[in-house]
Amino acid sequence: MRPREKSESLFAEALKYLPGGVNSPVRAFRAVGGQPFFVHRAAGQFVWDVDGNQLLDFVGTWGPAILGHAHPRILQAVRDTALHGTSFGIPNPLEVTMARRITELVPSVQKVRMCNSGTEACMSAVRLARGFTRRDKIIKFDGCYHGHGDALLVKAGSGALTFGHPDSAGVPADFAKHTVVLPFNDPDAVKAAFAQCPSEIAAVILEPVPANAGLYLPRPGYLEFLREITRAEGALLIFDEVMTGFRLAPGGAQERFGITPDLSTFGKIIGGGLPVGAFGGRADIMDHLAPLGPVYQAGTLSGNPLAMAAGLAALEELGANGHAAYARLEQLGAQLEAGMRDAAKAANVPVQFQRLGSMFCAYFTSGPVHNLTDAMRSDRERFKRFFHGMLAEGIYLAPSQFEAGFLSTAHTPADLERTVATAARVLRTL
Ligand code: HOZ
Repeated sequence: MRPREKSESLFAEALKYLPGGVNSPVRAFRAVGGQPFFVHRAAGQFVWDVDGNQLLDFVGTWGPAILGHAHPRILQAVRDTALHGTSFGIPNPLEVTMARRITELVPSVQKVRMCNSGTEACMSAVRLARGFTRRDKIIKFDGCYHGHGDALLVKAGSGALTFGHPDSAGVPADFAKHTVVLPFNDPDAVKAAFAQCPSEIAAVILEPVPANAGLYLPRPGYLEFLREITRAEGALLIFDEVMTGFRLAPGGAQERFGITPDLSTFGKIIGGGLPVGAFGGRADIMDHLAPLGPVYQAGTLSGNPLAMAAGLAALEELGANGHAAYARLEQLGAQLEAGMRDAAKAANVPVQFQRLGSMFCAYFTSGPVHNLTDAMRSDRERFKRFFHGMLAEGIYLAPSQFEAGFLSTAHTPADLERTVATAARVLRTL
């Protein structure tokens, strides 16, 4: 690796003008120590920093790059579309195509509203659920992160958890008091909350596969239980599929687990790497949105033609050859999982390597991880050393224990062999 002199000097400059030198906290590397590198370009499974180092990338811009970076089909779509203008603020045909495509891929979604980020999607879905049910309270789960809307920034994961602010300053207690936070994978806690607040809970929102506190899976039957209890109690079930949507299957986690939520939120992949968000679900609920209904939600850049074109190109590519991309991602994931488990065993380091499809996480703990309490038992000092050991060998993992890793179709079996061999060496030094 070449010394990161240009990155260091850019970061020094960035610190003068950007809080913490970044535009999103996890990028600052504070959870792992050291300084972030600055990216000059990215292509396929690699990013190159401004000092000329090539890194094998398992962050994939936090999920959107499921086809790898700078995919030719996406670049072409953006170029072609940009020639006609970059934003209109009035309907364009690509929005309609995108909405139809989402409803085809995710049958629980009958109507969609496009927006500009996952945060916006989740914030708006919660408002819609409240407006539709005429109830105020929502249930969310420890460690789930649904962006940084006030009502949802309570016991939140991702950067909020990483930096010790799961309950952010600046959120008035009055705003957060309608948010009931429960442990994940605990049906009794949900039953008790409904019993305590009968007819008050508008919605249960969750990441069906929580991926903002590392990665843990719903226990068998848990999602089915949430579907049943919300239906019985007259509350809506909201799946936050910002990360899992179009990744775990063409129809996301809900397809993989066979659950039909009332509302879903999306982002990342459907923007092809451009800023995007979306929420959708049952038509009778969605029709409560303005201009049809009383729940207000809007956005100057919503349905932006460049984001729509990039996202549609990504979805077309993922759908090519009967969605063969998902079989490839599953194979790559299985290879990585088997290799990492063997490497940890050989190094005699307690690691819980958790994976579903093309998402993964390594916790440095001997106990199983089913919820945030389990995840917090991971040895974060070990994680830091592991992260830097891998980075020094040109392998870029998410710079926090509480983030998931992502595979793309651009990764190859040889990349994963190299990753596992490197991990085997690094693990022996921890
Ligand atoms: N866990 C975040 C995405 N769901 C990481 C991205 C960010 O906060 O910048």
